Amino acid sequence: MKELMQSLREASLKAITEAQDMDLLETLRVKYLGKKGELTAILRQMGQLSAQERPAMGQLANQLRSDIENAIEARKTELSAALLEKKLRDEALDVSLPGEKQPIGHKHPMYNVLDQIKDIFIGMGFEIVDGPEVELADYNFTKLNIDEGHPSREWTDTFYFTEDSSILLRTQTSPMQIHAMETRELPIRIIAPGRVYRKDEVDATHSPMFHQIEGMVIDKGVTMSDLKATLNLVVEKIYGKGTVTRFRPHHFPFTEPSCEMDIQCHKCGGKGCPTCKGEGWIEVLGAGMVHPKVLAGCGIDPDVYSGWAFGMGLERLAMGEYKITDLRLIFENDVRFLEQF
Ligand code: 2NM
Repeated sequence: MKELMQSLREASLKAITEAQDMDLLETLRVKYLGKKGELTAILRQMGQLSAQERPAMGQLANQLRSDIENAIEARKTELSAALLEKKLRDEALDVSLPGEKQPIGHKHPMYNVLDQIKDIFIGMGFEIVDGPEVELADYNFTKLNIDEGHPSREWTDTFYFTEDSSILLRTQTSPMQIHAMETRELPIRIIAPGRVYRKDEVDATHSPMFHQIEGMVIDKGVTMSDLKATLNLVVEKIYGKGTVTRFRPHHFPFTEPSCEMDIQCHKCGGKGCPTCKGEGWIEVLGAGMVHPKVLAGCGIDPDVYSGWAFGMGLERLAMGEYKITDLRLIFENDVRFLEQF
């Protein structure tokens, strides 16, 4: 038995000292000291010993157990020290290496245009309002005098959330103007920019999500000439002093009268060129005097107050300003495209 223990001592201590990882150490611990381990097997044979021999053998066995345990602990300490050293070596940071340049982005070209317009209106005393993109059909259509049968209410044109067509993704920014009329003190001077959604197929001039900016003034004695004067001023700030505009009659359900505003082509001066597609004029926005029904629906007395409003698409404006020929480029966010602005 003594010999058995001696050979176990030699074999185990050798294996432990040579073990190269923690998993193997654990396997060895089980192999030697576990319930079904080699030392346990030896101890099972103690019963065959005489009463005199037993204490000495017991002592030897205990000594062997603690020697193996100590050897395992010592090897563990060695291995973890080596592991730490390797980790430190592998993760060492060479501070003398040149850094990696992180490209810094910049404002999207469309937001340059938006910020320019915001600045102009803020300078004229307007406030910027924000509102939800998920709206009630009431605010997107009904309160804007868009009747039940209007084609823009079709499921093929508008993204609805509910079977009863009561909740939708706003198709224009006008619902923010309705909220403003319902909640703000008069007079009101606001612009309302934001995303709008329509079920359009993607092509060079269409996207199911695009941006609009609308503006509105409500006060006593506001007339169409205020609309024209203000928009003329805005256009001069964007396209330069002396920019010629024209207002053509149009129809919107929410304004009466309604108009569209064109600017004389700032590239060719009206002679006709690629920028204005030979027309001499470029369509910029829709506008009009807020319909009395819309005012009344928001609790504003149309006999006392009047107002004008306008709306325009931001993508188209940015495309005109930066000579972008495909709307998709604005949304793809390809850095090679964006870097040019
Ligand atoms: C447009 C054109 C004309 C408009 C009207 C209103 C409101 F809420 F006051 F009735 N908001 N926006 C409006 C008027 C929008 O977009 C082409």
